[in-house]
Amino acid sequence: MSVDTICALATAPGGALGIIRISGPQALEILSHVFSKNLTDAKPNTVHFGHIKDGTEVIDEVLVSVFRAPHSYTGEDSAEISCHGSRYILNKVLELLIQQGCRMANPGEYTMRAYLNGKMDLSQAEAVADLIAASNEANHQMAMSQLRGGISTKLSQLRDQLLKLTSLLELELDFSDHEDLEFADRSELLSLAKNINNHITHLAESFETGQAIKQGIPVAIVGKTNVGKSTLLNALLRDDRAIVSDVHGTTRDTIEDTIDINGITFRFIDTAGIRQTSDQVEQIGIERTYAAIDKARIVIWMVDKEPLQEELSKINKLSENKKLIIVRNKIDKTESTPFTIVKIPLIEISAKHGTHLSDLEQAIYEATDIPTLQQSDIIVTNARHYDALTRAHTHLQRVIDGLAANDSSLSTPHSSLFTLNSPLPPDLLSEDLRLTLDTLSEITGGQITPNEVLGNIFKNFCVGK
Ligand SMILES: Nc1nc2c(ncn2[C@@H]2O[C@H](COP(=O)(O)OP(=O)(O)OP(=O)(O)O)[C@@H](O)[C@H]2O)c(=O)[nH]1
Ligand SMILES: [Mg+2]
Repeated sequence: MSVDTICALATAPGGALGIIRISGPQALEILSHVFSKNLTDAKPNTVHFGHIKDGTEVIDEVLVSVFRAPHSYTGEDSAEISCHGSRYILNKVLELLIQQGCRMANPGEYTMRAYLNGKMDLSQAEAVADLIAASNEANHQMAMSQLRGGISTKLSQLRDQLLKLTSLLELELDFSDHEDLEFADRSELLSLAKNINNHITHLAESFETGQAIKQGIPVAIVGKTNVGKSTLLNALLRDDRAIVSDVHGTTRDTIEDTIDINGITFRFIDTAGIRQTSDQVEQIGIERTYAAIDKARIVIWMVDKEPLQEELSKINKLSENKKLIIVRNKIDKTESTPFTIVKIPLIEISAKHGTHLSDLEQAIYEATDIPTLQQSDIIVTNARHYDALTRAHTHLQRVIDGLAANDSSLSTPHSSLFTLNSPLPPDLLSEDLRLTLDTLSEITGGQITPNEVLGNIFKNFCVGK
């Protein structure tokens, strides 16, 4: 249990108002030394008008909100002082609080205290940082779902099922000599374990989507040289990001930037045009183009004239397992005529003039296999959670393999699950089950979390949160 009383500015500097937070056992006593009223007996959830003073000098007229343990964000006695936002006032108020015995809070210390005081679990604490950083609707929805305990609830259901599995297994162990006792059907045990593992796999698999939403869905813009790829990147970004010229092979390296379409972030990657070249540097650029296609979820293949069968085969081969959008550019050119061979749907645009750009944006948005997120959707966005889920999966898979092996070694329906010549000792299965449970608990912090892990989680927070 922490004993320091901490203070920090909770709002970004530069606004009309600034909020200073104080939390800890001495919060109201310390504040009373610099405030015009005594707040030590103030009722919870009350707001007090008064002034902050340095001796007899008035520093500011403020509103103080009082929260009482355990019904506060941190679970401790705490207060928020709404001051005017001048840098002088805010620094002065912090200085006075520190003189009276507060210490400056570390990054994320309020949220860490909330976690340590049982106000939220670790995954919810991490969601607080994501919520503050969320710059679009999809990221906001994911953070909100996690903050409201989405993943915690799911994990606690899995935990209940794992505990059930453990007790059934242990029953088998304890009574393995009593052949006349009825035990849980072995295939039921196996299917229970498999079912839990499917849920774990499902959660772990959502990480790829979570990452895509958080960092932007990668979209590679590829095609031959000079078709207008860089012009398209600039048009989508509404910015002169990449060099455009009528020289073939202008873009040598990949260029990336993000934009939001309908609340989802896309990361566009402009690439070097694909052609045969003896230029060493350009060749390296073209290899990077292939690497970009490999990493992309969506490939925009751009042409400015009807592609030959050979190019079409190449397009299809390279964009296997990707969403492919074929774009015909430069439709403003008077000589452009309708394509005859290509029967695949085309989006026809002029990147230079911005013609039909919104059709392309809509096609890109529709190509995402990401459903519109609800706050109830559980998507893993955090690498720490993903790591724990993958390890839990490995442990549980060993249990499943062990159960399956033991199952096939049995002949009579009522004999024990574990026979003498059983391929895996039963206590190893119990151990793996325990490891599965412990590993899943790491996500919500149910197990005792080492200080080093906690430090790593909270160091990325801003001060004041
Ligand atoms: N008329 C017309 N010209 C375009 C259009 N889009 C691009 N261009 C021109 O085509 C030329 C090549 O454009 P870039 O965007 O540099 O083409 P790129 O595909 O990035 O070329 P590399 O980087 O060399 O592979 C430039 O002169 C552009 O102005 C368009 O929609 N209409
Ligand atoms: Mg280019």
